[in-house]
Amino acid sequence: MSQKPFRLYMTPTSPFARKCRMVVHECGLQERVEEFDARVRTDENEVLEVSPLGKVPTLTGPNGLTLVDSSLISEFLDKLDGPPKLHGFTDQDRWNRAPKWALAEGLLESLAWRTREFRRPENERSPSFINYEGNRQQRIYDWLEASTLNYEYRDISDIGLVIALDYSLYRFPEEDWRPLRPRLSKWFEGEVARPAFQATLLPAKI
Ligand SMILES: N[C@@H](CCC(=O)N[C@@H](CS)C(=O)NCC(=O)O)C(=O)O
Repeated sequence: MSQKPFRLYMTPTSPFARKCRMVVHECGLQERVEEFDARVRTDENEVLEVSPLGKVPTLTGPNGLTLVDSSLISEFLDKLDGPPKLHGFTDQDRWNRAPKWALAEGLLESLAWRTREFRRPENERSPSFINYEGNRQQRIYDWLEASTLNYEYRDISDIGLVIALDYSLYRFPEEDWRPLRPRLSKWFEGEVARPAFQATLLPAKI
């Protein structure tokens, strides 16, 4: 039984959970947050004991705390101790970064939906849905390549973005976005080298 006050329900392949796991590492909270590998989408799903949604990430903690949704949990963890490292900016700065944040979130959702579609039996899949989401992803990669990604400091949108880009390579390796986007690739390489990314690598595929 873990003595850590917070429990983060996750799965090793969930990119949404990975966002929170990276925040744990970026903020040095490893001794306070237990990672719990939940059996989502099964009758044994442990998340259902604390939330009817049954999704990861879910965070539980003292005084009956139960938080659902990766963005909310990330902000909560970042603000747990002292000044936030990944959310503590002026409103103006936040609005300036909003497009990147929105694209990181949208890309992650699109990749997750498309991945799920491929898990259906072949005769239940929608080729037009798969194609539509694939086009959305290509548009986002192009926009990111053309945009300025270098800000004075990092924030939660950088974490969301590196996770989404990595998840794309993990699930759709045949659609590698890197060869046509050298600027984005260079930014990605810098983020991948960070300890929080390396501590939460996606497992080898079986
Ligand atoms: N918007 C949510 C998405 C979370 C989500 O879709 N999690 C997936 C895993 S990547 C899940 O738990 N799926 C299980 C299910 O749908 O029952 C967030 O940001 O936390």
